[in-house]
Amino acid sequence: MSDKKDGNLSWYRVLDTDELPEGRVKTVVAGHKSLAMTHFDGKLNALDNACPHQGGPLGEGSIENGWLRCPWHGWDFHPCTGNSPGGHDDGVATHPVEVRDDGVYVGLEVEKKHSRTVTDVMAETMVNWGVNVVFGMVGHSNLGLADALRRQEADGKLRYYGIRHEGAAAFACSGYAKLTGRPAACLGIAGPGSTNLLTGLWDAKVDRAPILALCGQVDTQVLGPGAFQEVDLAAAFNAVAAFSQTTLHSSKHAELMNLAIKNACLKRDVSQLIFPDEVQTLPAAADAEAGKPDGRITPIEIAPPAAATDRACDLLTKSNRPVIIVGHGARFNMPAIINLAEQFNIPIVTTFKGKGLISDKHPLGCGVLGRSGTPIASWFMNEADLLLVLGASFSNHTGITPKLPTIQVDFDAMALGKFHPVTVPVWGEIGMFVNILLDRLPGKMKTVDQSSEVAERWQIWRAEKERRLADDLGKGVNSASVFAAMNRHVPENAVIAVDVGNNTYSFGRYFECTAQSVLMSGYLGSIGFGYPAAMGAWAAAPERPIFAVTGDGGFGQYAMEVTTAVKYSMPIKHILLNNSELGKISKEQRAGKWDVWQTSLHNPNFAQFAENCGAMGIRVTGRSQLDEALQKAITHDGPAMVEIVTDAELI
Ligand SMILES: Cc1ncc(C[n+]2csc(CCOP(=O)(O)OP(=O)(O)O)c2C)c(N)n1
Ligand SMILES: [Mg+2]
Repeated sequence: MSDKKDGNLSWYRVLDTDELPEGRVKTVVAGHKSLAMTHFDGKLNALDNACPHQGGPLGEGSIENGWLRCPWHGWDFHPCTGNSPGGHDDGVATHPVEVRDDGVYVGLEVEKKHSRTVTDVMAETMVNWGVNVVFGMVGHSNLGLADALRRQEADGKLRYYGIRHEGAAAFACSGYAKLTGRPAACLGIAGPGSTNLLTGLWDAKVDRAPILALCGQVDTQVLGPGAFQEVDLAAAFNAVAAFSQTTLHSSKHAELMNLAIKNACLKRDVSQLIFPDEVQTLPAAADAEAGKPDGRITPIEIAPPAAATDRACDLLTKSNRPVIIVGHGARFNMPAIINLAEQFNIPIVTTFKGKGLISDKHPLGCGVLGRSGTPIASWFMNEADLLLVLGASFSNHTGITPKLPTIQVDFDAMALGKFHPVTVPVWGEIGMFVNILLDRLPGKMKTVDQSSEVAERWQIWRAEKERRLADDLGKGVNSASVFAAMNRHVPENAVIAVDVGNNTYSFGRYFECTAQSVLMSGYLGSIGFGYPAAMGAWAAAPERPIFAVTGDGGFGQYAMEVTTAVKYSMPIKHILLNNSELGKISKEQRAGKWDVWQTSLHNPNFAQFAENCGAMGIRVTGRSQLDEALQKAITHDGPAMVEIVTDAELI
C-alpha cells in the first residue's frame, strides 16, 4: 500500500475503487492500523476495527438492516458514522476516506514514533549478555515481547527462528548450549506454548546446559480465576527452572533479565521469565538502562583445594596403568587434557556424551565406554590401575567401575562421588586441575606406554566391524554399513546431533570421530532431540557442516521441523534410519520376556516427505547406494535427508 503524508495525516491506499460492493464490510490494514471499511448508502467509510465491547473485528461482521453488526456478540454500529443505536457514546471512531483515480485512500494520524518499552529494555539486556539467538512461536500473549525481539533483529543484533512446535525450540536451545556452553532463548505463548517447552528444558537441565525460557502470560488482572490459556507457569516450571520470575509493572526490568541469564550461565541450568501480556508494552522509564554482564559474572577457573590435588598427584605418580575418562563436562578443556595424556602415556576413553572429545585416530584415543561403546574402551578401563575421571557423571549407561581407585574432578561438588565413594574427589575447574598436573608431574610418572595396545585393540574391533558390513537378512541395510559410509563422508569439522534409540547406540558403536562434535539428549534420553538440536547447532555454528542422526520413531515427533530448516536455509544433513519400528523398545520387550507389542510404525516415505517440505530427500534401500546418496546430500546446497531402510535386527 502506498503511503502519502499530508499535514498531520498519512494517506494509505486501502482498496481498489470498485473492490467493495454496496452493503458489504471488509477488513483492511493501513500502516499498523486495522480498519473496517464499509460501503453503505453509496458511501465508502473507514471505522476502527475493534468493537468497544471486547475488541471484536468489525470488518468480519455484516451489515444487517442498516447496521454494522459485530461478529462476536452482535453489538451494532452505524456503517457510516460508527455511532451506536440510541445515541450511546460507545461508538467507534471513523477516519476520512477519499476515492481517488487510482483507488480508495484513508487518512490516519501520522503514526507516533515507537517509544521504548520495558521488554525493549529486557531484549537489549539479552543481547548485551550475548543471548542473541531465539527459537520460538509468536502468539497472542507474547506479541509485545516478540516486538521487542523483532526490533533487536531489525538492528542486526539478534536472530529469531520460528519453529513449528515449541518443543523443538527448547531442544534447539539445548543443542545450542551443549555445543557452545552459552544460553539461547526459547519463546512460547501462555499456556500450551509454554508447557510445550518443558521436555527440552528438562533435557537442558539434566545435561547441565544453560537455557532461557521466555513465556507469555495472560494479563495480570485476570491471573488466578482460570482465564483462557491461563496456566500457573511458575508452578508448572517450578521443578525445572533454577530461576523463575514474573515480570511485573514495578519490576526492575533490566535487572530481572540480568539475573535470569546470570543464573542460567553460572548454574548451567534453566531460567524462566514470565511476561503478563499488558506488562510487555509498558513504557520504559526515560532513564532506563539496559543491563549487561560487566561485573556480574566471575571467571570460573577456580583451582581445587591443595589437599585434593596433592592426593591426586600422589596416586598418579604411583600408577602404572592410569586411564583418563572424559565426559561432556570436559568438552572445553580437551587440548590441555590431550596434552596431559600425551606427556604421560595415558589412554583416554570417553562417555557416550563425550564421544569425539578425542579423535578415534589418536594413538591414545580408545573410544566410548559403556552400552553405546566399543570393546576397546571397556578393555582399557578393566586393565587400568587408576581412573582419572574428568567431567563425567557416572551414569549407568557408561558403567564406570566403582572397584578401581578413582580421582574425580568436577565443577559441581554434588557431582563428586555421586553414586558411590571415589578415592579422591576434586572440586574445581578441570582446566585448572590439569594445568596443575602438567606443572607437577613431569619426571615423576612411571606409566607404561599403552599406545601399541591401543592400536592392537582398534585393529581387532575394526576387523569385527568389517565382518558385520556384509550382514544381510534381506530386510534392509545393516547399521554397521550406515556408519561406515558416514565415516567415509562426514567432514571432520561437522557437528552431529543424534537422537535416542538403537540408531543412536549403533552410531556410538560404529561411527569413528575425528574432530566432529556430538550432541545428544544424555540424562533425559528423549527421542525427538536429534533434528531440532541440529537446528540449534546450526544457529551456533553456521560455518560448520551440521548433521542429524535419528530413527523413524524419534524423528516422527518433530518431522515438521524440516520446513523450518527449509525456511531458514539451514543446510542440515539428516541421516534417518528407518526400520519401521521403535526398534529399541522391541528389543527391550524381547529382553524382558514381554510380547513385542505396539512398536511397529506406519511411516510415510520420508524422503518424499522431505521433498514435499522443500528439502532434498534420497531413499536408500541397499547398502551399495549409501556412498552416492551421502555424497549427494552433503554437496547439496540446503537441507537434505538420506532415508535409509534399515534392518531392525542388524544393529
Ligand atoms: C520422549 C520419549 N518417549 C519415549 C521414549 C522411549 N523410547 C526410547 S527409544 C524409543 C524408540 C525410538 O524409535 P526409533 O526412533 O525408530 O529408533 P530405533 O530404536 O528404531 O532405532 C522410545 C519410544 C523416549 N526415550 N523418549
Ligand atoms: Mg526405528
